[in-house]
Amino acid sequence: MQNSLPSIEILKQQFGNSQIDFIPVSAELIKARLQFSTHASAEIHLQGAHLTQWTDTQGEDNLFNSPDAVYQRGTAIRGGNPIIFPQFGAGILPQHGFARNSIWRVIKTQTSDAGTEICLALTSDDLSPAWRQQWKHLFELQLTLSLNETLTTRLQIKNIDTQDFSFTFGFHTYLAVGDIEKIKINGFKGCEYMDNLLERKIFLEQREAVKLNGFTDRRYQAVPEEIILTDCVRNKLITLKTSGCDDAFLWNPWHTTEKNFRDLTPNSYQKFVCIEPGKMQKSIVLSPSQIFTATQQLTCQTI
Ligand code: TA6
Repeated sequence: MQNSLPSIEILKQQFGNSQIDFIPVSAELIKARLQFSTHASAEIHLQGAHLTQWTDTQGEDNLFNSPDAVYQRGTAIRGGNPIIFPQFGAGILPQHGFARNSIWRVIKTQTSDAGTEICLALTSDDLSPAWRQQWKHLFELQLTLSLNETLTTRLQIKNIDTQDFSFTFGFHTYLAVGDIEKIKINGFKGCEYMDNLLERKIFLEQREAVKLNGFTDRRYQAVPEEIILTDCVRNKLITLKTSGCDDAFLWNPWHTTEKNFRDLTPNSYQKFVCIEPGKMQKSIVLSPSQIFTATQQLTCQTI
């Protein structure tokens, strides 16, 4: 089956319930809406298994979505949490690979007092012919989104081929901020980082708290499992707790490069920071039948 969109009616019948609904975004896109407790909710698009909205138990949105985001087949949505696979950044494939702009299939949903959950899958058979032509390995991805007082994304990557294949990946998370110049990020002290703005040279992060004051595009390496964003305008503490993620990109285009992105509204750079846990510096090699799992748990506290 190649990347075809299922009908909303069938999705509702098979996977919908009082906590999970399916909503048309355009003639080409569908998203699932998950509810937990009174206020907590999340929205995830079938294209890319792309989380675009997370409202916490206080009823506040914590992910950035560009007002100029493009919602059409094959175009990655600017914002939320794009899943980057099988290539992070530039390389033999187009930037950031195909996972974020392919249609994934809903394979399971469940709701309980513990939370509301949806699982989506993407296999090599689901890819468009163009993508299959560029990346011939046989794989299966499964993404499970679990919403309760926190929001957990679990990504499982399985090699269903007869040969090894290698990949890089990332959770390209756009966190909403009140003012990019009034945040700090703790967790990178003592990590080396490759700076894309300084000829990809390697530096050592000495700061306890990283603050941004300009265009930033760097890959922190051997990062801890916990990274904390403090937002002094929103009075929020957002914790990213990860597993399987050795690295984390830190990116903000600033006004210097924001204009290069037609789906970024002018000055919107002030309203988000991308903290992107994953594995980018070194590829992961998967042997046949081997499964790699990575998770990102987002927790929000008011300070
Ligand atoms: O955040 C890492 C990065 O590769 C940046 O260098 C920038 O290109 C960003 O991703 C956005 O990429 P995209 O393909 O989503 O426009």
